[in-house]
Amino acid sequence: MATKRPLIIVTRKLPDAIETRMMELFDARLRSDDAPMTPAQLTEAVRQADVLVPTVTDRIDAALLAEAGPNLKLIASFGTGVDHIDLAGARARGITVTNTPGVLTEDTADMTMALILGVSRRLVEGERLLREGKWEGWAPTFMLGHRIWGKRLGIVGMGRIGQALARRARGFGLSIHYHNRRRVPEATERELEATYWESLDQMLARMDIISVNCPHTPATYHLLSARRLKLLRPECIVVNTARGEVIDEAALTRMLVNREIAGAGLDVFEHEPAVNPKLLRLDNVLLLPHMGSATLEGRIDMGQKVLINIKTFIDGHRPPDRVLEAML
Ligand code: 8YV
Repeated sequence: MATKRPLIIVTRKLPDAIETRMMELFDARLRSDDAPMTPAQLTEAVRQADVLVPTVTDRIDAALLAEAGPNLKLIASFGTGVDHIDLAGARARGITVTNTPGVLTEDTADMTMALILGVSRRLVEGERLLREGKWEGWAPTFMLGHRIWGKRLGIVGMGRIGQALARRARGFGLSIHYHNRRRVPEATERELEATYWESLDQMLARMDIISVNCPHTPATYHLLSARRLKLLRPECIVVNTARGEVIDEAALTRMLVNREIAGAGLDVFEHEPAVNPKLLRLDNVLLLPHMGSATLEGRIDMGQKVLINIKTFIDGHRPPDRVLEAML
């Protein structure tokens, strides 16, 4: 007698190749449109599913987990960050959580570099001006940005993405500085020619560019607080491709409005998809809609990881990308 196949519920539309494979391998319920699930749909999903495949846009909190049916044993998240999932709550219910680390490192580091260049060299301002038909021709003092070669880059969070950024940044002539909970191995520091700052405050006060590349956890919420942002030099720019919650967005916005720092490049926001309207009016900021890992190749790699995590779990093995609170 054929046994019932586990029900996999996917909350968002995934690349075609991944959805096809998902259907071949499992009893998969896919999204017919690309809107996020409503709270009622999400509740229904956790009641029915054996495996839930959420993304960053789904809040898997204690209240939702309290609705989970007895079959829900795996949350195989499509993405690296897990701050949208109550990990302790999942563990208490015997639900395994997996993510998709590693495969979006290079794309996110590319986007971080793009923001550093974009803000320093005023790419979006120039493009906008040209499209608006306001370009009156070259002039020696027109659209002057700032050279990045020779400047100091302070990386907050020297994990995979921080290190991939450091490799790129060295190629652009930046000197590499970092703050991390744990100092990285000496060999890595040597390879990246990176200077470790035990004190985040001291690093912030001395950098030309700050890049946020750490995960959002209870310990990193508002790590760049109003007090710490005040330590930045007026020439400094801040870029963030990690999570909006790591920066006190209201304080950052105030400082940008008052020109207390030179600029910012933000791919993530504290209350996504809402963006502080004051930011929208500033020309010294470059704003992107959470696109750091948005490449077709990256999304397919992420999907492959989700498939492998589900398959190994269903086959009775420990999935390769299991997330434990202690890892954060
Ligand atoms: C993903 C991200 O696109 O993986 C992450 O943590 O922030 C994004 O780049 C998103 O999370 C997918 O769920």
